[in-house]
Amino acid sequence: MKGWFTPVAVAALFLGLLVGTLAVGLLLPATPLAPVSQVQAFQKPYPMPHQYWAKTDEFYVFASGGQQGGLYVYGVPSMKYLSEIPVFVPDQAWGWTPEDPEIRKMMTNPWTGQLVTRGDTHHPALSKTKGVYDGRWAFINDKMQGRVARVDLATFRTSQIYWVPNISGGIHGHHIAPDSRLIVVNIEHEQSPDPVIQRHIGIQVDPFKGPYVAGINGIRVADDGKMSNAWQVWGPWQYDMARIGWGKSDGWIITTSYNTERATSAVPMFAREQDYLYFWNIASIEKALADKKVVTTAQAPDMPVISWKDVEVYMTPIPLNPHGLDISPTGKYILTSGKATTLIAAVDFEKVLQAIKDRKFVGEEFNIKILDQNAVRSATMDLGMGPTHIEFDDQGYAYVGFFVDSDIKKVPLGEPYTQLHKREPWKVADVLPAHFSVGHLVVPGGDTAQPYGKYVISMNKLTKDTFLPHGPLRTENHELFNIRETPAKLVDQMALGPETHYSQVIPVSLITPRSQTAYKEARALASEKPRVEYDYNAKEVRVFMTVVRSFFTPEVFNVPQGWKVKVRMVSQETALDMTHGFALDGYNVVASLDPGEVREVEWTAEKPGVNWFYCIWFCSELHMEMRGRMIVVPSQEWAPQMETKLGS
Ligand code: RUQ
Ligand code: CUA
Ligand code: CA
Repeated sequence: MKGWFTPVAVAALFLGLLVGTLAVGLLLPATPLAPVSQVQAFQKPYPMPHQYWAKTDEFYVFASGGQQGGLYVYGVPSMKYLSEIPVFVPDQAWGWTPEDPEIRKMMTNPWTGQLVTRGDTHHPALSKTKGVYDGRWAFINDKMQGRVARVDLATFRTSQIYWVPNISGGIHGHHIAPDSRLIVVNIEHEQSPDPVIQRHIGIQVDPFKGPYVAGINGIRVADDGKMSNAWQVWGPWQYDMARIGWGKSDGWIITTSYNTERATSAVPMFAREQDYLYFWNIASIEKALADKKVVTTAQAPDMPVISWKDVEVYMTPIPLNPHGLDISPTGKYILTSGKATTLIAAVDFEKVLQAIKDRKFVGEEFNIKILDQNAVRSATMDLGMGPTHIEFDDQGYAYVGFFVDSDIKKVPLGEPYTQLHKREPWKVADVLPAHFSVGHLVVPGGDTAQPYGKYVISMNKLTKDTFLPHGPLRTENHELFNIRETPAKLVDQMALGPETHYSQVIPVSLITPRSQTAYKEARALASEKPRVEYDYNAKEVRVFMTVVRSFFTPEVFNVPQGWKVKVRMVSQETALDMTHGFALDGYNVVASLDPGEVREVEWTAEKPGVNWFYCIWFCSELHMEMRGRMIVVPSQEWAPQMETKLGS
């Protein structure tokens, strides 16, 4: 055995490997090498210099995760995935678990007390000042449960979940005012609401057959970002997309409805020739509030419910089953696409105001005046199959995504943008081919008063065979196009998990200066000593624990069986990227503790004997050793002298 490792044997072994390699090299046909020019096109610095992408990336993308329940974050143009921000759905990888009472409280239905761990995020809305992004918060809606959350962009953490009252879920359109003081969410799925609401709006709903009712929900946003009830306007129709106007359309909320048929199944929802675009005057809603034309329900005594008949609202016909609804940077043009058609309507808001003044109405429905479409439209474009969403750049162009055609069409807008692009408006200027089936698309700052332009990202709903096979459930694809060139050039693409709806793209300069590397919470608790307290009345053990490489202190504590255990952990770390975790074997309990963070976890001590807890992040070479014990003593054997005491 010993003789094996003689120098001769080692030399022979190496020689054997070398010869083997050479032989393989000689026998196998040489892989054809890519031409040098092509290789260079993909050559990135290697090894990667420190902060390489931090220096080259221009934008952050905040993409809704759809059924992933939160947000994805990546950089542009690198298309490098950075992070996920868990919001409505627990995500232990990114440290978001309802074992923490603070998180559990956010996820708990305030009316039923049920812990809700499912969600479906659609439309991120970055906070704005004077119509442009300011980098303070990202708001995001949950279609499934009817909620809106605020994410703090200094920490990329969810700090509030607001629950829309009086509904069972199904909210879709979500948009923020140019000064971030108001958020509007649409009730997409019609409801059979509290009888108080039905009486107030004068529509009796048959819960079995419908037709049902819906409306829009206003949320006030305070200086610190805190959301609270503003008002709810109920009426006969559901609403899909929402925009709060700015510039030329300042003071108005604009929505679409794809189900003006008030149907309850898919085919009848296409029955009409056109659906409607709605204009809601915000001042008239505030006036209805001031005039106390409101009711409240037992569920939400602080949410004033208004009837649509008591506010100033107009509508105009638009192409059937609209989906996209977007406003050009000056607030003038409202573009809306009919999913069931090939048409995009460009409505001019200045013409809308004029038509209201001149009373150019062609009728009314449910007391809402219908504005003559010929009086308010600038163009009706016939551009392709399955138009979805629309975005704008800084050069006077609109970009329309097509689900069926699998492309994006670039079209020049009318006045005043003709001075910018000097083209005939409303005629296709470029076609960007996508793989496959465009849902939303986004231009940096594309829903603001001053888009940054430069790129468009196509968020494709289907990828088919774009990437390596990975089973029947396929990932999604984000494709980055450079729109400074015509034809636009595909720069890169990126597989990103299911399923983005909208994204918003913001310059790094608005995010990085505010970005925290550690929390400040732990500082306030620096003088507190680790200890264990026993509360015999509440049958509760409270552990005050410090966490730092590679120790939990206390690293062992005793607990009577059946007692509640509450652990508050304080991270004493200040170093960048030094997150620790806490997982308790066999208890379904996990927490993550970023530098300087304070976290709580709770459970009931069920299993007698030794119960190990350990750190889940590979934090140092003593990471595996970073663990401790909870000793659970059967309650009849427990004696007060078993209490864990820590030396001072
Ligand atoms: S949606 S992919 Cu905005 Cu919810 Cu259209
Ligand atoms: Cu701390 Cu691993
Ligand atoms: Ca319809």
